[in-house]
Amino acid sequence: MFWQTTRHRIDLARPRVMGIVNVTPDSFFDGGRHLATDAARAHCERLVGEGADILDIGGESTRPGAQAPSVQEEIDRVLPVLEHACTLGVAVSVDTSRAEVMQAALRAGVDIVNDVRALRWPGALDVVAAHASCGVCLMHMLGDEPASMQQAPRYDDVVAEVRAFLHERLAMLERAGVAKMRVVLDPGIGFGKTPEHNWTLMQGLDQLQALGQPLLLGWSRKSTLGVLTGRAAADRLAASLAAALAAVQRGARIVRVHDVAATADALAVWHHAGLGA
Ligand code: HH2
Repeated sequence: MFWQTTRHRIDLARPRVMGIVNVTPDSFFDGGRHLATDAARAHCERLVGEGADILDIGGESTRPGAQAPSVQEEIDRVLPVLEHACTLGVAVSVDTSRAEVMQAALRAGVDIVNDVRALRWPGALDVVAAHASCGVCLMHMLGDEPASMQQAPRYDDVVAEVRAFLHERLAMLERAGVAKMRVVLDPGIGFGKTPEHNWTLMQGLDQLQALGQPLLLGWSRKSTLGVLTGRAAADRLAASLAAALAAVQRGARIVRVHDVAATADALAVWHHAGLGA
């Protein structure tokens, strides 16, 4: 199984680590740490040294209550970081929902568009469809606004509903001419879901795998792990590692994480223990 992206055909025979670079003042875990361009560029280099296969660079926090930057502000935050990341030899992804930001990033040579709104915002689908080969990650979110997504999220059958949503978005992309080999799917841990919904999705991951696309999961430091362990985001490393391994064990091919070195180590042990590829 491969993920076709702009410059890299990523072999998913072994699970891949996507390292998070938030160029934001207000991300829930690392907000403000890499807001300055130099700090963000240095963080990209660090994560590549630690074994990241993909760098995921975002300029807007999706934390409920975070301030949305203007389009120009978002471009100004991410573009110089993306340009540098593209020189580091790994695949580079832009984490955005805005067509203008996607366009600017793809012009800079970025490999992947990672959209927590699954290309539902105006123009986003057209930008991806107009590109010859960029990869795309379609994520499920209940509604399309982080500000309201956690207000009593309700599902009759969370796995079936997330699956139907991802299936519909995948079909939409196919109709727009985007080859399936360019697309990975993500159930969106923590996006309009209670802890129970998130665990049910983990346990039902095989039903999402049945859609036939590689799966990406992002558990890193999220609040469901805090609810389980009683720990603050700063103390959720062990829980995040266990969640990443569990996700891979259940079929995820890409894990989106803050802690690249620790995750790469954990995956190496998992691999040498004969679990998976
Ligand atoms: N989670 C976050 C952001 N982008 N993209 C995908 N595909 N999957 C995820 O689970 C996902 C994502 C939220 O995490 P983070 O970027 O660390 O926080 P913030 O949105 O506050 O910047």
